[in-house]
Amino acid sequence: MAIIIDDVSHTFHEFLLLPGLTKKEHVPGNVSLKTPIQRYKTAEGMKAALNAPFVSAAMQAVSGPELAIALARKGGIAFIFCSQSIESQAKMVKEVKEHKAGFVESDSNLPPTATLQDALNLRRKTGHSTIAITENGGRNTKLLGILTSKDFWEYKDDLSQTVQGFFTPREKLVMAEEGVSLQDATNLLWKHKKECLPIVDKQGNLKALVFRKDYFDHHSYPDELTDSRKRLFVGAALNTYDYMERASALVEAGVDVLCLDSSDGYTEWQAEAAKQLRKKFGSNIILGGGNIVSADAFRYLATEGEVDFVKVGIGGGSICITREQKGIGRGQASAVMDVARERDKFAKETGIYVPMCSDGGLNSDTQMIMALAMGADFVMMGKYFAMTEESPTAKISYRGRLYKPYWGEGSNRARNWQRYKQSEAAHLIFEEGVDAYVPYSGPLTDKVDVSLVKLRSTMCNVGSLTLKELHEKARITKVSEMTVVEGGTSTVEMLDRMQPNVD
Ligand code: MZP
Repeated sequence: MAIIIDDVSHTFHEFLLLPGLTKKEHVPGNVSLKTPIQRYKTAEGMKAALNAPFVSAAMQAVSGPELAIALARKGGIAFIFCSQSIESQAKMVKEVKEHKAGFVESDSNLPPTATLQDALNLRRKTGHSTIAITENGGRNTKLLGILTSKDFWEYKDDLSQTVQGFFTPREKLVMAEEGVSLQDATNLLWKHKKECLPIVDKQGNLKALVFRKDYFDHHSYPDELTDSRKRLFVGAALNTYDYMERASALVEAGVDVLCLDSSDGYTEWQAEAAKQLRKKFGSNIILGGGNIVSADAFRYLATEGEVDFVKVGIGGGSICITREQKGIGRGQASAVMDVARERDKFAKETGIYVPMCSDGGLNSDTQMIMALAMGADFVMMGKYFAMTEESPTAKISYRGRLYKPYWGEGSNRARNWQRYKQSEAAHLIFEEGVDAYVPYSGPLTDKVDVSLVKLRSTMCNVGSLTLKELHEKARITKVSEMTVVEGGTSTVEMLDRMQPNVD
């Protein structure tokens, strides 16, 4: 007979944190959100770590280069999806690694024969008011000058005129040569009171632009996660089919963290792939595995696969229908608590700490906080990031509201990749994810800021200044349905929900 586990699967909704003693030092400014992403000897302390416990899901609708750059600047990391060709995934990783904070490749370029109307159209398309005038209107060709929105008046000037005579010619520009440091470039901007500094090579070809506003920007990202060469951190997902070839291309492109990405990672394929990758790359790579939902699976991947971290969660994702389709999975809170217990036991026995990530189904800041309090070292989110400006999809407008498309990696839209490869016979294939829309929520940085402020504040309520302390000090209680009702607003009228008086 099957083993029936005498336990009900729980979700984060069913729990609340009790406040602990908040001492005077427990203020948000003293909280550190640094958290491990690589296994380490407890006697030696953390090795590679994130500065914020947030990572983005390896999904087509979530983790592209733009989102990866935005998230690394907030201290987290994105996992570039593997449901694409090896070349295209490696190119995305490279794009993040080559992103030099402060040095921007010009995306608004025109030839001198373009009209003011062309300039206006380009400005509307890109939203950028600085246009590089280059010999042939291309990106890396000879720079002739710079046209900004201050150089002509949209409603006064004849827009059929060419930009010639309006843009500032290169002789009058302050420029710097390729290879200049960001600090020197910024000093030049400051000294000459300029907004934009073109960077050119010895032949005068345009290479990049440095903007004054980015200097202020850079200062507003104190938690930026960078490697030893000050390049932004980026992760990428692997499957258990072409993992060796894919990992080689990703490592070559400069990836910092790899993760074997499977809806069920408690498999010999995953342990085998992890072993082979370790044999080839040694300790030069940080390698995660998953997804799992039980203590035995944790021990298997930690010992057989020797992975650096494990990802926990099956069937809880907002777009996931695996539980309905196949009847496997576990309530996310139960899975996180079970694995956290085993991770701590494993650390006591072996002296090795293997970090754990709670992946999927986090629908609010309180659920993220609960996942971390229950023992997750960091959380992975798909929907949360798919909603932001930086996710790779285009916004659509529906009935006066903005939305972004969001689809599962097991949906038909993404499915022709190995992760959910079930059968070669097309008629036998079933979907494990849906194709949906999520409301647009604006820039990633604002959203993450709000979530982190709440996390820091709750940590202070619990009396903890680090996530490790949160794990140790959190006291968590189960709640009844009525307690959940009591926790919402009650016996008051919300103006936006009141019915108008109809006589
Ligand atoms: P969420 O943050 O949107 O709730 O969930 C994101 C997570 O759902 C991903 O990190 C991944 O583990 C999982 N996922 C992605 N695609 C599917 C699917 O199509 C899925 N079933 O379950």
